[in-house]
Formats: sequence, structure tokens, C-alpha cells
Amino acid sequence: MDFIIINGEIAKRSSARIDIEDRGYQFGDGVYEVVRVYNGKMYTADEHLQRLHQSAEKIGMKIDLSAASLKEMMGELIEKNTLQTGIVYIQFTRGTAPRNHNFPASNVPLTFVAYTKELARPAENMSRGVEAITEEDIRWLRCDIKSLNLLGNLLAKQKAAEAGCFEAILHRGETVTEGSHTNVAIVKNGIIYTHPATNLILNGITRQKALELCSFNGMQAEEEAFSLTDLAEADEVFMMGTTTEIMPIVKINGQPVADGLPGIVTLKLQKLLGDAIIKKCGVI
Ligand code: DCS
Repeated sequence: MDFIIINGEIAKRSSARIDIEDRGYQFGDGVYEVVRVYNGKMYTADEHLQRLHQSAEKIGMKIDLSAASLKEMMGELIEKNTLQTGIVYIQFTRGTAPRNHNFPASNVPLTFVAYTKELARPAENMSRGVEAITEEDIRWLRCDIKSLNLLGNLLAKQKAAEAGCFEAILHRGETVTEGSHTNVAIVKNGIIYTHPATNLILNGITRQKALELCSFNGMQAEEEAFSLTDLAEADEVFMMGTTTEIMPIVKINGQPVADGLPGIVTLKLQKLLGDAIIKKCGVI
């Protein structure tokens, strides 16, 4: 993974330089996306790049490059790094300017970087399921923006890691919102529930894909908020994300979810997503 993109050019990673007054570095003033790569091909890149543009717009940042040209550059980077299975990370910040809370002048160019990373599908966690903790959601009120400011997410994820768990399920008071880096759903009496796409969650591309697969395959799914009690009494719990795909959560705060095994609805949806990926990217 020797090559990266810096300001629109493919360059050697070792030669790349970011100024210490880059606003991403000093303020987290920027947006990003993580796109999955299977078989050397990007999965749902259009949806991710549309969200990237939307995130930028929501913070008053104008990305001049079209989704099509970004996708082309990312494709070139994947080829250059001969990436098969992994991710492409793409980030824009509001550029480099003397440190000042005000936005820099409109002629200051955004800083654009991208890199690739090898990352296998998490096959074992997907079949066995993982453990999670619950944690108060202390993040800001614009979680719909995929911004670089991830401290609230990081603090929760670190707590999970220290408890030997894979994910922290966040809640605002009684209401479950999402995971620290995934969306969360429960299954009760065969119906899937996940928080609606409001300002309180990131509207995950995997979440959107999962909802689409449910409607195409006669599985009932509701975009309806659920409580900590619903979570504790759920028949199944799972998370959705670009790197995690559909992953069962089998234990929460040390308590097994139902019988403590991945549920049938979760595994069915996981298989449907796997099939959709194979259809787009070939055998994985
Ligand atoms: N919620 C949060 C807070 C996330 O950070 C992510 C993705 C998701 C939900 C799931 O969204 P996608 O289905 O679009 O991936 N987090 C990315 C990240 O920071 N690393 O990998 C994925």
C-alpha cells in the first residue's frame, strides 16, 4: 500500500506532507468516507461518495470534484496498490490556513487525501457473533454528518475494547441510537427495528442496503427507535457497517442475547448481503 492520493495526485506515501495548520489536524474540520473493496472492486462507492458530498455540504464545504472523478481516482489507487480485499479511505479537510475558528478565505483549497488498506472480511465474528457493552451517547447533535470529529465514538469504542468487547452500543437516555462505528438493530417477534435516519445517527450505507434487502425479500423492518429495555429483551441483536457487514451481537454487558447464539433473521440478512456483494464484485 505504497501509494496514496494527496491533493488529487497519486504519490508515494513516504513523500506525502500535511501542514501542521491543516484544519483537519487542528480542528477535525473535515469529512471522510470508508469504502469496501472486494476482489479489487469498490462496493457501493456511488452511495458513499454521494454521502461524502452531502456531509461536506452540511458543513459549508464545497468539494469541486464530481463523484465520478473521485471514483475514477480511487479505482486507479486500488490498481496501483494491487488491493484485493480491504478499504479505501477518502478525506477532505477545509485546507491549510493560520489557526482561526473562522473559515479560511474561499480560495483556500481543500486538502484531499486517500489511501488503501488490506482488510479481510471478519468471517469468524460474522459467524460466531461478538460481544458489546452499552454506553451513554455523548456525541454532538449532528451525527448524520460523517465528520472527522470522532472523540465521542473513540471514547466509547475504547471502553468496549477495555471490557474485551467489539462494540459499544450508544444510547441517549433510554433510547438506543447506534454503535460507535456501526448501526445497530434488534429483532423482536421476527421484526427488525433500527433507529430512524435522523440527526442522531449516521445513515449507514450498509444499513440502507440491509433495509433494501429486507423489503426485496419479504423481511419486515421498521425504522423505529427502540429502548435499552427492548435491547435487553430482544430475540436478536446485530450491527451493520462497511467493515463489519452484518454482524451478530450475542452478549451485551456480559448477558447473553436470547440463547446467546447468532439469530436466524440476522444470519439470513448476512447471507443476503453477502450474495449482493458477490453479484457486484464477484466471488469473495
Ligand atoms: N455509524 C457510525 C458512527 C459509523 O462510523 C459508521 C461507519 C456506521 C454507522 C456505518 O456506516 P456504513 O455502513 O456507511 O459504513 N464507520 C466507518 C468508519 O469510521 N470506519 O469504518 C466504517
